[in-house]
Amino acid sequence: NLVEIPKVKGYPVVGILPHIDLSSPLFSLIELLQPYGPIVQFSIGGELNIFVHSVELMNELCDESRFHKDVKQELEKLRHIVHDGLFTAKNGEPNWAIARGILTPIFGTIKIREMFPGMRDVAEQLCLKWARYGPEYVIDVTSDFTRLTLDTLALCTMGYRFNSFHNGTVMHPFVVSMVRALKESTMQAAMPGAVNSLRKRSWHRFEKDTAYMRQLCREMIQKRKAEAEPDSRDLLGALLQGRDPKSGEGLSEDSIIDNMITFLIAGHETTSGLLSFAFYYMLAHPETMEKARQEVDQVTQGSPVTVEHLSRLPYLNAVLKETLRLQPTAPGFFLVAEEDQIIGGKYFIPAKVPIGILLHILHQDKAVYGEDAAEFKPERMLDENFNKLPPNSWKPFGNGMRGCIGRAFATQEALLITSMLLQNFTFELADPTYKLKVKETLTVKPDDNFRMKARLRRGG
Ligand code: MNH
Repeated sequence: NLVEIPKVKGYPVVGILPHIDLSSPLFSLIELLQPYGPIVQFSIGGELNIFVHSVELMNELCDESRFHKDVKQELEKLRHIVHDGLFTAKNGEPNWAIARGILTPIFGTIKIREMFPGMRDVAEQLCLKWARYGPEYVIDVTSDFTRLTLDTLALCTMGYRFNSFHNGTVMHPFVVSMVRALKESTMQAAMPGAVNSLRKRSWHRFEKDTAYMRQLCREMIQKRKAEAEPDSRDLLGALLQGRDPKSGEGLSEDSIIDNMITFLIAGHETTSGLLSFAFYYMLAHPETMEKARQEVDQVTQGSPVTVEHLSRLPYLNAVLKETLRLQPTAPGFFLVAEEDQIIGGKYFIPAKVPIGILLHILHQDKAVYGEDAAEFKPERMLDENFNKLPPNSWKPFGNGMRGCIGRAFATQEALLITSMLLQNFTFELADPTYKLKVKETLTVKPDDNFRMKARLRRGG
């Protein structure tokens, strides 16, 4: 009584590739697959893929005794830069368990509180910039939030200052190389292998960018080692000195560099996108922005935001969660089974076939979120409602042991900057007719036309 998985018709060899718009591969895939319902299969470049988009089937996929993370697409290409670093390690690669063992203690909710002063430092730089530029200045929202999240990550986890708010529009050379290398990875993932191997100049530049990033990390390591009393409590200190509590093993210098670059990549774009979308939704729903602002005012009473305040902002927290439901900034992931599986009692999943999950579709499952699933309603994410959601219906941070290690870091950073901004400024769209358009890189963000203005609340 097996049922055949609905199939998207494609072409010989290339499969559904011609249906994919290479300038917007994610959203053209979402549009293509959504009408097929909870499960769908297709071939692309000669490989079979299955995609699953109902919470009911997700419950089985999230069972880690049956399925585990698969490193596909962009992640596979990222391995050219960061090899078996934490994010891109394949299931069973030994460096994953060593690094996760060493780093898990650093990224717990309690330890993250120690990073609050560093987070505040960078957040103040952003507030100062917007205050100084004044109420008529047109803010490039995603680009300033990217400066914020990248500088925060580097300062709080490696003690390194990119000073992205102090060099006008010129970005630190590491950032230039990283952005270019990430773009190249996305290109490589979107194109067939034969075309890829022809792009010699792009490959050459990619290799130079990678070498430069590794060199800068090597210098950071040497600097840290040369310090009289090297800090051992941040990410870099843990990578250098930590031993996996289970195996007692440490990491080689090359693996340390893989993980430094991994965190610089994985630890900033997603949070930057979250902040940008959160402001987009608050501007589109002024009553939400007002409610969040009143909560911040009431909790802080006009004094500077502290780490204690952050746990007393349930509505703002719900705004961020609802933002990640509608715009999961890491838009999907892949799972795979080692042995044949049957899910939903009727769909046959062959061993080794990658199973994709597009979170934009999963997060709008009407069986869970109702007929208004597509609407922005932060109330549904207030703790009393959030805790009643069925398991595996909200997965922006991935699943199980391969889920995001930076969730507490991202949450603290996002709550801090949004509360500081609401406390100090009022906002308006620079172009009141702006309609959300999403830009895809490794992650998703509002496009470059999303601009706003910020007016100081006191004194102006
Ligand atoms: Mn993060 C894994 C989403 C912030 C570092 N992250 C993942 C995965 C998702 C994800 C989804 C799982 C991907 C997969 O299964 O292939 N991460 C996010 C989102 C935010 C985020 C939506 C912000 C919002 N992530 C951060 C921050 C850091 C970070 C901040 C660093 C401080 N994330 C990681 C690392 C992994 C990861 C490292 C890989 C973990 C592992 O495989 O063990």
